[in-house]
Amino acid sequence: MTKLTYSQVTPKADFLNRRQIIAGAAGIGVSSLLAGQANAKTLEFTKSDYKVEGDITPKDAAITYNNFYEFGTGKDQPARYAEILTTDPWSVEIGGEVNNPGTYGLEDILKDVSLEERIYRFRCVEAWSMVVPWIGFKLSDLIAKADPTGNAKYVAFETLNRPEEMPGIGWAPSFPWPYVEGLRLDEAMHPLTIMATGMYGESLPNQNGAPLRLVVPWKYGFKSIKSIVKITLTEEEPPTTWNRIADNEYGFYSNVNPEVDHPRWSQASERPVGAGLFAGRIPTLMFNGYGDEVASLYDGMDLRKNF
Ligand SMILES: Nc1nc2c(c(=O)[nH]1)N[C@H]1C(S)=C(S)[C@@H](COP(=O)(O)O)O[C@H]1N2
Ligand SMILES: [Mo]
Repeated sequence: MTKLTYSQVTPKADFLNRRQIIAGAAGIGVSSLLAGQANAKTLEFTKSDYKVEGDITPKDAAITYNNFYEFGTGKDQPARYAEILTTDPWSVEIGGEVNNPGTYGLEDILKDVSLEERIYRFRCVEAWSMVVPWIGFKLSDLIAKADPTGNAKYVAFETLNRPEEMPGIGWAPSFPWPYVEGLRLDEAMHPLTIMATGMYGESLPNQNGAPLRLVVPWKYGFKSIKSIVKITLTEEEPPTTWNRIADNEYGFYSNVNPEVDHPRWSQASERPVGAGLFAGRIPTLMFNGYGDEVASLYDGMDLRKNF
């Protein structure tokens, strides 16, 4: 039996109206069951061989337990506040050390790539984890289109900075907005690294980084920057938001590593979000379980410093 989402059985306008009435009358925000569903679009994609053992995180958990500080620092806040974000039209400025710089509409980017489902483990540096069926395309396809010059060694990413639609920006004025992240070029070109446009068979809910976010499954979740508007190829290692805030806690590489504890907590195990009341912690895997694919990227590097 196929489960229909609320938005599939209820016309959008009707749905929105009803929500406003509910919100207005009861003085509450978005109910967690409905969060992020108003703009959901079914996507066309192919299945892939990327799967993991174990259960996929229930969708309700993955779309209501978020980190997206542009909409507040509470886990439940992005689902409550991100719906006002305008994600259409959307464009991405691609520049720096590339032969084809330019500002590309999201539709143009999507025209030339094929979407596939990737079921990945996702491990936050805070020691919780999920298993998410992302839908996206290889970042390498986009970078190849931009055609890096011989000087390009890193890729820098930037999130939208639109305080009118992102109340968390105003609530945390000392946070170094916009959120920025970066990868080494070979990490960015790795086949596991994707740009996601959807999850659970539909377009991304805003709170999960609509309309376009990075997913790097062997690194801590904060590397997977959301709602990207700018990609710059650089010669030097670019700054990253969490490293700027606390460089003794969050490094540039931040590969998942159960043997290197965070200065304030162990990274040896993790709590699967949404797995139920009696589910226990599970061991964290080196490179989040993707070591066979990615360990060689770090040959000769001291992984103990590579937090
Ligand atoms: N722009 C932006 N991207 C971000 C964050 C953020 O606060 N702002 N949080 C990061 C962190 S800490 C994690 S764990 C993941 C959470 O992704 P999810 O909410 O889709 O699970 O997004 C990452 N990307
Ligand atoms: Mo995170």
